[in-house]
Amino acid sequence: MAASGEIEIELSTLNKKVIISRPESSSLSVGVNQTQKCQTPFVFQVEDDEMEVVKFRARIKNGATTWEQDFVVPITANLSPVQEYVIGDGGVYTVAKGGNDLDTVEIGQGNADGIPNPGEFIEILVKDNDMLWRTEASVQGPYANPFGIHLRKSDNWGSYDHVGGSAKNSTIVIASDCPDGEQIDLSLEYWRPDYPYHIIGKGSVKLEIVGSDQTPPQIAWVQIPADNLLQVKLHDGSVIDRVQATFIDKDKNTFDLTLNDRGIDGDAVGSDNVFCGLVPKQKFGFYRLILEAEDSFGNKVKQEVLEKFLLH
Ligand SMILES: [Ca+2]
Ligand SMILES: [Ca+2]
Ligand SMILES: [Ca+2]
Repeated sequence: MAASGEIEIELSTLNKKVIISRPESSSLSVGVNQTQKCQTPFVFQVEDDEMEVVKFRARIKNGATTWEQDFVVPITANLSPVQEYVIGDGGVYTVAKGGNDLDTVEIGQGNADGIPNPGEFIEILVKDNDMLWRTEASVQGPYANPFGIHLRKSDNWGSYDHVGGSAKNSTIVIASDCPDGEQIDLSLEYWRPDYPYHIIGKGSVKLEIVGSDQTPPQIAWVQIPADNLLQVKLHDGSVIDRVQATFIDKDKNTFDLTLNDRGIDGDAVGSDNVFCGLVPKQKFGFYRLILEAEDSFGNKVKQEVLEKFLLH
């Protein structure tokens, strides 16, 4: 395939609250699998503080060919910095829950020093009215949530508002290759009660990341869906190097199995952090399972899975 030649692009949107003051641009020739910046920026203004996303249509002209492509751009209003907050990186905190309740739980995974380090799983807790509130975070850039990780939980407010709304809270994984001193900008949202409604608090936080990855992989889920196929989903800020399973039968006999994420031996998709292995034929019965996983920095986790698994 040859390079494209010059490309002309014109942006439009049906959104009346978005004004595109510079809708036209062009790019130099683009080669196969190449990325090319436009020669001049597109400029638009959003006249609605609440807007979270804008849908655009690009009309693209390349020689005699013209086509249209729709895409969306997430919008973050200029938020004021959060005055007081805590970084949950493995410590235990008492946080607001369910609208009018409290919960004392471990938040995040890491060394629990309250400083964001590469490889940690962190959650920002905003201090407001003398309480800590879990937050939903938006973040962009290469050093947050690598490998397409998206960790978000719901805090159901049903017993408070009787409507069944749920606040969301996000865990952010710091990429293990995040350089020392790198800054990561977060936009935060959290719910506070105002019976029978809720108030949405918003703000921004700038994190400075220091240190190196000392956090082992986290096990997201484990299943044996059929025919002795063990599947384990893990998360880590780096590549996970090794995952091993140890099965234990009721007579305490054990055997090991090495799992892979290379798209072979029962692993359907390579490099998706679902590690799989086919367990050879066993005596029919329930087995305990201990998993061991190691990231590319040598951080290891070894833990027993709570449930037992049927093998045959
Ligand atoms: Ca830390
Ligand atoms: Ca790690
Ligand atoms: Ca896989």
